[in-house]
Amino acid sequence: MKKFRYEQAALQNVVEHFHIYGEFIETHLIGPGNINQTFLLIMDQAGNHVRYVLQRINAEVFRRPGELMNNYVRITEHLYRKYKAQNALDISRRCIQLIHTRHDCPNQALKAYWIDPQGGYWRCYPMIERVLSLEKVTHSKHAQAAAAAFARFQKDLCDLEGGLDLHPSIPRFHDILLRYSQLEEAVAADTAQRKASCLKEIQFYQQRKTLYSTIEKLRAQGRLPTRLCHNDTKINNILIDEHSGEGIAVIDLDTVMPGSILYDFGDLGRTSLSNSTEDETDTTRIFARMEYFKAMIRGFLGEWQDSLSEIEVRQLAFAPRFMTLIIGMRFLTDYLNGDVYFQTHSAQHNLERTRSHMALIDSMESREPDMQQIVKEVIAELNLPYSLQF
Ligand code: ADP
Ligand code: GN1
Ligand code: MG
Repeated sequence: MKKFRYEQAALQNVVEHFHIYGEFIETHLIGPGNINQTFLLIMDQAGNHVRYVLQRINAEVFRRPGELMNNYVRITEHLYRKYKAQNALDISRRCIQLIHTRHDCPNQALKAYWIDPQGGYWRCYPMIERVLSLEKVTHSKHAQAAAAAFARFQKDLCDLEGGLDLHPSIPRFHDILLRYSQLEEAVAADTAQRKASCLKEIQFYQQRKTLYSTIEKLRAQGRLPTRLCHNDTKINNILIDEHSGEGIAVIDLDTVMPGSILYDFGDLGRTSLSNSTEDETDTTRIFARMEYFKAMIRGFLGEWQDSLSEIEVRQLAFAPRFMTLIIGMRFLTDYLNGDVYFQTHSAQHNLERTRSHMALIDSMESREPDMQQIVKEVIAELNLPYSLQF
């Protein structure tokens, strides 16, 4: 993926278009995101160093950034109003608060971002302090807190007016059949001439072809409820309060759009059940941790209680594998296409990520009965009315 290089002066110029007071001190690139370019910005405000996040939206991935920012405004304002009505004292820690630009502009959404002369889209918001943004979960209590926080986020968005009409920032984002056809196209085109180096990996996804329609079929038949979801619930997109261990703020709202809660639960599972980061190169070490799965189910169902449908609950045990299959095949597709989508740190990076996902899928496959059993146990523990038949 194309990365832009910015000198401090150029970034200072970007900052000057936002409604922030104080003196510009410096910016640093923040590492972990795979899509946008994210900078930590430090301002001197009456002698205090105050930190912000300054982000350049990836317009190759998000083709209509203006509409995406309309979504952002609607979502963050909805959450703000909700927390205010609940009398929450820490609203500024609970949701992103977009900083408006300095220019007056009749369109509300236009105030929430700035377009540079080269056409780059920028947004800015306060850094949420004293939080953990994890690449790997090392305590099951964090998996539980994260699952509860994403469930709360989904519930908080249920009454966003016209929510199901939000702009689809990436249409058919988690349509696994589409993702598989994109993989097949990449294999056929072999643009980067890498096919010969990943035949085993291609075969891995081909062998599992019959699995892919499971959730997609339920969705297409209308049996899976469509709800407003986050759609990118990897563990580093939930900020965990350093002190309380609570999942305090859900960030990275670019992909909030209608979907299934299974996507969110599943993607959190992909990054929380694994004992390794998604870049782990020693695949013999990678496995899915059942105690973390139990913690996630406790957090998630503990929030949703009896408000989910039977079908949703029945698929919770499969959802992490489903999302690991999708993201793994997207990494492989990107490797075959020559690394045009995800940010990579080496020529092998996407292939390494593909392999780590394969190892995790293998482990999840072997633990399928245990995962189903765990869902049953937690349902009984929480005294929920679901009558699970796998
Ligand atoms: P990307 O779309 O590239 O993943 P994110 O919005 O997730 O970009 O930001 C990248 C990383 O920056 C996050 O994973 C998190 O570690 C950090 N980050 C982003 N926003 C905040 C914030 N408001 N407070 C603290 N950390 C943040
Ligand atoms: C990207 O933006 P980030 O790093 O939170 C990607 C997700 C993948 C993830 C894999 C818009 O998430 O779909 O699951 O990388 N986001 C987009 O780490 O494609
Ligand atoms: Mg992110």
